[in-house]
Amino acid sequence: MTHRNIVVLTGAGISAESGVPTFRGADGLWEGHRFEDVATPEAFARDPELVQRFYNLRRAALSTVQPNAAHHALAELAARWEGDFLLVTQNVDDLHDRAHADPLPGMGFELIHMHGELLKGRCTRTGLVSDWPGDMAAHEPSPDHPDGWMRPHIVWFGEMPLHMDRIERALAACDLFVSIGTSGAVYPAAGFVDLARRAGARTVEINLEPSLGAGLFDEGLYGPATEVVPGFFAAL
Ligand code: BJW
Repeated sequence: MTHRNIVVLTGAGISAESGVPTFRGADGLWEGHRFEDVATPEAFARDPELVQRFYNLRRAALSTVQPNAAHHALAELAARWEGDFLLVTQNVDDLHDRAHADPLPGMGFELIHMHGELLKGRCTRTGLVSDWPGDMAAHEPSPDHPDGWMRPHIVWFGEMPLHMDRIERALAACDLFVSIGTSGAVYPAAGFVDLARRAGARTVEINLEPSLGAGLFDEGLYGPATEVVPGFFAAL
């Protein structure tokens, strides 16, 4: 089967073998809170110290992990693919960014972090996004506005994911959609397979086990991402 326009969606499972915990696995609770109760604008308003600590710990942990074979396989595909290739990640880690920067610098590669990025912060007043590699205080003054505070550049429950127009356009024009390492529990990402199917695309899920939406995909390939992803894309 030949393909021209590819959209790949990744979730926490692609970074699991790098040592980044997933959300809904056995250890998917954080300090006794359901994840859904921490990652909301209401939680941030109620207890900014708790929420900032959650993201500070995860931000600091990024320096201890590296991209794995699945991240590298996608970066290599992006570099050699002659059709359109859009990589959409729900992950807020920077492992896709680093995999790309590493082996094949300067090649065209469109990557969308639809749920934001851990290494960035956003002014609550102006919305300006800036690099933020270190800790953020509970009431971190914004460098952009005297009355603004900094918050993590993260899309919380109830907030609009980023670059949805671009993602929906790419899904409407793709002929291959591959979903890697996501449970299919969170919308709108869980609905991308429907949009791709409506466009007539071949749809493939790669996961350790069938996800909630497994029945919506034409094919499922089950096993660790570092083993399945490189082989699947090498064969294209
Ligand atoms: C491996 C592996 C290995 C492990 N190899 N695989 C009722 C019905 C429908 C929708 C709603 C509803 N009530 C509310 C909503 C909307 C809500 C939602 O979906 N809620 C659900 C809980 C029901 N969504 C929102 O609020 C979103 N905004 C929104 O909808 O705006 C309105 C809108 C309308 C129309 C169009 C567009 C917008 C915002 C969602 C924001 C999600 N944010 C989070 C946290 C922030 C980021 C962070 O702090 O990191 O994003 S939640 C969390 O879940 C995080 C993730 O990106 C996201 C998805 O998780 P993911 O990646 O799937 O991880 P897991 O842990 O669930 O799964 C890991 C998978 O990997 C598993 O399947 C494993 O098997 C697999 N795996 N090891 C391969 N080695």
